[in-house]
Amino acid sequence: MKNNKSNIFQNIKDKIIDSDKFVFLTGAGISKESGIPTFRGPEGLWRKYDPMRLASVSGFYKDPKLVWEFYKYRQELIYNCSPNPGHTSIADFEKIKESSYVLTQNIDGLHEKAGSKNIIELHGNILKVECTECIFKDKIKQRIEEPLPPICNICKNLLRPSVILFGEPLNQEVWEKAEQISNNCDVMFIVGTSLNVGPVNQLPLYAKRNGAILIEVNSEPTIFTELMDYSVQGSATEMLPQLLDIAHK
Ligand code: BV8
Ligand code: ZN
Repeated sequence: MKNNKSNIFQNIKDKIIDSDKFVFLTGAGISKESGIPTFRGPEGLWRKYDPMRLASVSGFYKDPKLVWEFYKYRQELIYNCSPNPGHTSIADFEKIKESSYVLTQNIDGLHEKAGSKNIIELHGNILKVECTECIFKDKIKQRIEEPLPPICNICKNLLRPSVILFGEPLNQEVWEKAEQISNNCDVMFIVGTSLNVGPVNQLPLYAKRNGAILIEVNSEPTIFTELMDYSVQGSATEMLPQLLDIAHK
């Protein structure tokens, strides 16, 4: 992995000019400067809360009211957040390089708000709910009404946030599409993710195995930094616009 800052930008810009198929694999770090806490940083959510109690399937069915209180708190926070230049630079880039894709672990909907079109929400979307039993699905307007946990109006069973909890598989169709896109890209940007969580953390390996260049943009090194062709250390909000503006030249 090359990370001598001086010519790293130039090499990456040359790569961007020469390539067509881009993937942006994003995590909580890209939304941090929009006011949404990450999971594993010093002030990360998992420092304060136990993910297995609050973001796992077993935790949900053990105490759905507690899990809904956690998600309601996050829904209300996320509902008022806006995209930052990290999100908007990716959306603007997609207008030029039209076969770009966003594969996001984030459930905050900020890539869509920023104007990206080709988005795969690998872990779902916190502003959507679904019934645990029937086919009912809905978007959350402003906030989930009390009392918690919300009950389905159709079949009177529990409603749940439309997110992938720990211990449950990703949606099959979503996962297969994400694999196919990762296997066929020329460049994969890995932005603001610790790559701690599987199976999403396998996608950079798929891309690399099929000859893609891996470019990490992260505020600190990760467990996968050594695998990257380039590692740009810094905030996505600052680095992405500088890296991606080349497409508009
Ligand atoms: C599955 C949705 C198989 C909810 C999430 C024990 C029990 C149960 C499961 C497991 C287990 N052990 C292992 C597992 C598998 C588990 C897993 O990987 N666990 C890990 C923790 C070991 N995976 C699963 O359970 C997955 N399912 O395996 O199913 C299966 C198959 C068949 C049948 C049954 C089961 C499901 C995983 C999805 C879980 N849902 N979220 C919610 O969000 O509330 S995961 C959660 O982590 C978030 O969604 C988040 O997206 C994801 C990854 O986190 P990151 O985005 O990377 O965030 P993080 O804070 O870690 O890192 C941020 C990075 O940004 C840092 O590096 C930081 O330095 C950097 N940064 C900060 N600021 C900036 C920045 N970078 C740039 N700019 C900045 N400004
Ligand atoms: Zn129902």
